[in-house]
Amino acid sequence: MSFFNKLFSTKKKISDKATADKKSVVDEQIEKSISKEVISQKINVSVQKKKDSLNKGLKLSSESFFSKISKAIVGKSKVDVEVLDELEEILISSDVGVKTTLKIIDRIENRVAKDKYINADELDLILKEEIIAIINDSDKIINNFKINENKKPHVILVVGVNGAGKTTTVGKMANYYKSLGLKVVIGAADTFRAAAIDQLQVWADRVKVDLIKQEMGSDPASVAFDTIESAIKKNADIVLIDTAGRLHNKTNLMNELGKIKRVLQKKTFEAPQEVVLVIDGSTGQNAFEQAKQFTNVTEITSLVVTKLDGTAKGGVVLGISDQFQIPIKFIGIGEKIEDLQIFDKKEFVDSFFKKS
Ligand SMILES: Nc1nc2c(ncn2[C@@H]2O[C@H](COP(=O)(O)OP(=O)(O)O)[C@@H](O)[C@H]2O)c(=O)[nH]1
Ligand SMILES: [Mg+2]
Repeated sequence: MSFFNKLFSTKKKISDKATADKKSVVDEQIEKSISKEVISQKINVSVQKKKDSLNKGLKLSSESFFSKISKAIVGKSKVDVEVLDELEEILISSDVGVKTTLKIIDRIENRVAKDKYINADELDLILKEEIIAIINDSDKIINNFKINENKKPHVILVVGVNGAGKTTTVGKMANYYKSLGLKVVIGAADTFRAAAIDQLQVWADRVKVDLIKQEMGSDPASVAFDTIESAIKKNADIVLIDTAGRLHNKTNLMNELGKIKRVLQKKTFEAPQEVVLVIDGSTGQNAFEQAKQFTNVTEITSLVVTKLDGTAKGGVVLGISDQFQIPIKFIGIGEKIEDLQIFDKKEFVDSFFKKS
């Protein structure tokens, strides 16, 4: 082969290789962008799914709210004192709570005073804006639910009145944390009824996580101790402790929760890192009572509001979020394993104000 032919062939090889390399880089980029698109599509699908189930869960609340608002503004051309009076009644009857309702009315009054020509049809939009503003204003606590990797296990004590949905929420939360790739151990510290332990066993089997239990009637603090001990041995990330919800007597409850906390602290100084209060949203005003009673007895780090499906009292979430300086962590919108959502204020208000 002549020198020029050699040179030509080498050049061709190099350029072929460069083309091939370029192609593989391009292929890789295409592949990457396709997989990015697939991931973002998947995220979009799951965001949409979350929205749909929230809308479905809050359907009764939003429908009832809107039919009341529509009646209040029918035939009105502007927001006057009469409309504001009716709005006040509607918010109170939607379980938003008196304090939060008065705050909202005040803000709308100010807006109406500034802009005299606010159309009655715009009322729902303004209302939504003001409610979001109020919730944001009052939310001084940053919703930081991050788990400290260096302080494992992260112990979550779940409290609340009987029937609020604690056991169900423990099951759903176990599933949530497990889906994040964390190792979860559950403790059955509601030893008051045998059925409570069996119910938790069903959830543990369903989610496929370990349950630590003793016989009915045993000391809840002793179960809590066994649970944290087992979690440490297994190098678990999350411990969820279900408790009994007897609130006959404030002192008893205080003593029982205090004892559980002390026992946990023997094993991990920081435990419990969270005390989550589960409240039944379908009880309306009683949900505020539950929150008040428990915050008087023990320090609550976050709230879960359950049973928002099948009730028109979803407004409690708005009032509770405004009145208690405790972040709402999750909401329960059904009995199934997937019916637990991370609470997002804006999404919630959007869904509450959704006209169907
Ligand atoms: N519809 C609905 N039912 C719920 C929800 N959370 C719990 N429940 C039901 O409420 C009842 C009491 O729940 P449970 O977890 O046993 O309450 P606990 O006594 O606080 O442990 C059960 O029948 C649950 O299925 C929810 O978000 N929506
Ligand atoms: Mg229970």
